[in-house]
Amino acid sequence: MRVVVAGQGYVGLPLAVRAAEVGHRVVGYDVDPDRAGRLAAGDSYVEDVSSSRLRAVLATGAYTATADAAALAGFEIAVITVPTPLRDGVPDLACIESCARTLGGHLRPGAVVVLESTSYPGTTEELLLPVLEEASGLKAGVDFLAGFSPERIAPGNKRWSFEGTPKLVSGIDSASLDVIKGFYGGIFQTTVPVSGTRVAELAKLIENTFRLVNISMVNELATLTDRLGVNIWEAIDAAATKPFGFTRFTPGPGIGGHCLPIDPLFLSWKIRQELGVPFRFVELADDVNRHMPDYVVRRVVEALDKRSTPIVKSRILLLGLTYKFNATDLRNSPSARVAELLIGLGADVRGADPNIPDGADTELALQRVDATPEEVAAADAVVLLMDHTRFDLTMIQESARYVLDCRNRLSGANVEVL
Ligand code: SAJ
Repeated sequence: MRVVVAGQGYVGLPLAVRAAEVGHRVVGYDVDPDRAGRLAAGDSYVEDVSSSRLRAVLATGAYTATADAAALAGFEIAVITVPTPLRDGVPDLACIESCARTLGGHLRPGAVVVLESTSYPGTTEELLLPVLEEASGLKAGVDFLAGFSPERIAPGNKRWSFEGTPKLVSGIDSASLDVIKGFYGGIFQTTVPVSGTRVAELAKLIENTFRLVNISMVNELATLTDRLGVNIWEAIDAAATKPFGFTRFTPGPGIGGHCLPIDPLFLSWKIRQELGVPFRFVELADDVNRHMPDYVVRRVVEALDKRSTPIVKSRILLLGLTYKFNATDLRNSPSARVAELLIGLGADVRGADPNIPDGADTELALQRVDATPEEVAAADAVVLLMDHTRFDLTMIQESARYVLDCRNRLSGANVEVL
């Protein structure tokens, strides 16, 4: 089929390349000409798509990348994989809207449009369809088909492949569902049809709300068990020996990334909008997680106090600036807030993260250094935020005067665990 994947980021590019590999003719459309240019030149910026795979589908002509909307003409199925950020806690669906308007200009009778971008229940039918109808003059369910299929990309996940991860599929009607199920059935090993787009939209948000709430629970517990003198890390490992009814989550300095701090708040926002009542679990979880950097800083200040070292002008080394273990992504990383709070208290804050290329603009108001024995030894306090594989944990443990270990990887008289 002639396929368009609109939005060539960490969600859209893997889908576009895989669709091309299974025989579709795919246009990878992105409004950013620099991105489109890099892809057209065979240069992948997405972790899960190698440049060699990209070049292979470019070479056969099965995939082309473009920022020119004219290339959308004649599509049989278009998949929307554009960002859906929050702006001051409010869902920003402008990318979906503008993308739908562009696609609408090329929408022909019999074509299909699928939304993959994460959003609140109702987005497909309350926002996407009206924009497509207005831009095309066509009628949804009569002239064209539509549906929602949430993305389940887990960057770098070695256990679950892109095509091996079950794919939820939904349609605005049974004809839409049939076509959409058939399309994804040719790409994914398992498709899971659900009764409607709102169910699929909600399922996605439940997936990430489940994680958010459980991570925030162990985070809040960590701030309490420390004062109870009970090792929460050992207790969690003990609980994890239960072979059923338990999923292991561990405390941390807060949560980051493009999913957990964002997706569940789409749900709490929609519930407040529609019902005027809070979705308390999400609002509480978000509050707990947002205050974890404050707790980390409190622990550092208390440790320095015990060593008669004032926080002002103290030298602090943050290790692991990206948002999660071995990630290269800084989006919403708690390290930014930890650094901001410490700098606000007058500390001299440095940060080291071997996963961030030298010279990358981290937007972090701290001095970037390497995690050398000298830097570690010179710090009044070291904070291990992310225990990246590329850190020499033994050296850190042996060289540091004091370490607050947010990942329970170190031990010693100079080490405290979150
Ligand atoms: N985190 C903890 N404790 C935990 C697990 C995570 O503090 O036990 C923190 C991480 O450090 C990070 C944040 O939570 O800051 C989010 O971590 P995550 O493991 O949820 O990773 P993400 O944000 O990359 O989540 C994505 C999600 N994928 C999609 O939405 C399609 C999530 O549903 C996946 O479960 C996750 O990847 C994954 O498992 O890789």
